[in-house]
Order: sequence, then structure tokens, then C-alpha cells
Amino acid sequence: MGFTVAHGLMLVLLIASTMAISMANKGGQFGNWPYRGPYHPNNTQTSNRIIVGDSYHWNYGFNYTEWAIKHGPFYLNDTLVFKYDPPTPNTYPHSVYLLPNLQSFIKCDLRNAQKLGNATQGAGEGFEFVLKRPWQPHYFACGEHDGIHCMNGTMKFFVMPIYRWYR
Ligand SMILES: *[C@@H]1O[C@H](CO)[C@@H](O)[C@H](O)[C@H]1NC(C)=O
Ligand SMILES: *[C@@H]1O[C@H](CO)[C@@H](O)[C@H](O)[C@H]1NC(C)=O
Ligand SMILES: *[C@@H]1O[C@H](CO)[C@@H](O)[C@H](O)[C@H]1NC(C)=O
Ligand SMILES: *[C@@H]1O[C@H](CO)[C@@H](O)[C@H](O)[C@H]1NC(C)=O
Ligand SMILES: *[C@@H]1O[C@H](CO)[C@@H](O)[C@H](O)[C@H]1NC(C)=O
Ligand SMILES: [Cu+2]
Repeated sequence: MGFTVAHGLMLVLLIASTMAISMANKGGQFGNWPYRGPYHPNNTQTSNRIIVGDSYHWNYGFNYTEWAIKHGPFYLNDTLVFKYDPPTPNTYPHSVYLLPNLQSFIKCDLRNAQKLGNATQGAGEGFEFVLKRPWQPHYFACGEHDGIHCMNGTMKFFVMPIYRWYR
């Protein structure tokens, strides 16, 4: 009995903190999150292949937060494609990391980040990541130069995949 009550309380706290984070994502420095509901003109399509940064690809000095806001919403099973040149003497290397939470995202703290794509995997068709977890914020960043690409070059953004509406 006591366990059940404690357990229920913990769940409520968890939900509350999750909501707080999503509220933080909606307001503040990110502006209004472009949630437009599950309706989409092409709602019969099953998934999209989205080139991150469009023709700019995944490079230094592009505002990916702005890009993500303009290209939202993102849907479950959408594929993000990160295209970046492999390292050469004349180009910056890039990579793709998944950061664990909003705090690490804001600070570009890579300590507990998961490396998704290394410096060479963005070549050719690019590095692909499928959005598999619905309603979870996914924080992406370039991990090169100890987070400087993330911090100074704004090579970071987050998406929260939502369910697509099926007829
Ligand atoms: C819907 O999909 C069709 C064919 O895939 C495409 O030509 C059209 O531009 C899409 N419309 C929107 C609004 O995304
Ligand atoms: C990137 O774009 C967002 C949204 O428009 C803006 O709030 C932010 O200040 C921009 N960041 C930089 C470094 O320009
Ligand atoms: C996403 O893809 C998986 C297979 O990779 C499929 O089982 C699942 O139904 C898909 N979900 C949606 C919402 O399309
Ligand atoms: C990047 O990953 C690929 C595939 O796992 C591997 O073949 C390649 O050697 C790696 N490159 C570097 C620079 O770590
Ligand atoms: C990045 O930004 C920090 C703090 O604003 C600054 O000290 C540093 O010189 C910058 N580095 C580059 C490569 O722009
Ligand atoms: Cu980079």
C-alpha cells in the first residue's frame, strides 16, 4: 500500500518534471516550438528523409536551431540525414552526437553524449538517423573541437518527433 502511494507520487513528479522540460523547450530561448498538431498535408506518407541544413548540409556557422524551427514538426520514423565532408587539411571535421538532456544541450557539454556519427560517416549519402522515440526531445550536436562547433558555430538543434496522423 505504502509502496503504491510512493510509486504513484514518483510518477506524478516524473510527469511534472517532463512537462517542465517541455515547457522550457517551448518558451525561452527557442521561441515558440512549432507544434502544429498531427495533421499534415501529406499524411499518407510514412516517413520523410530530411537533409539537415538543406543545401548547407552539416557545417560550421549555420543556425540549426532556426533551421529545426522552420522545418518542424518532425515525425516518428523520419530520417535525419547529416551530410559533411570527411576531414581534409583544408576543412573542419564534423561529427554527430546525441546529448543526454537540455542542460548539456545548452552548455554543449559532451561528457555524457552518445557518438552517433564519426568524422568520416557524413561523406557521400551522409549519416542517417531515424527518429524512433516519440515525444522525446532529441538533442543533436557536432562534437568536434571540444564543443566549439556546437557553441560558436551553432552546430546544434533538437527535435521532438510526434506521431503522424493516419487516415
Ligand atoms: C506531398 O507529396 C507529394 C508527392 O510525394 C509532393 O509532390 C508534394 O510536394 C507534397 N506536399 C507537401 C505539402 O509536402
Ligand atoms: C539562431 O536562431 C534562433 C531562432 O531564430 C535565435 O533565437 C538565435 O539567437 C540564433 N542564434 C545565433 C547564434 O544567431
Ligand atoms: C516506424 O517504423 C517501424 C519499423 O521500423 C514500424 O514498426 C512502426 O510501426 C513505424 N511507426 C510509425 C508511427 O510509422
Ligand atoms: C567511422 O565509423 C566507420 C563505421 O563504423 C568506420 O569504418 C571508420 O573507420 C570510422 N572512422 C573514424 C575516423 O573513426
Ligand atoms: C568561441 O566562443 C568563446 C566564448 O564566446 C571564445 O572565447 C572563443 O574564442 C570562441 N572560439 C572561436 C573558435 O570562435
Ligand atoms: Cu562541426
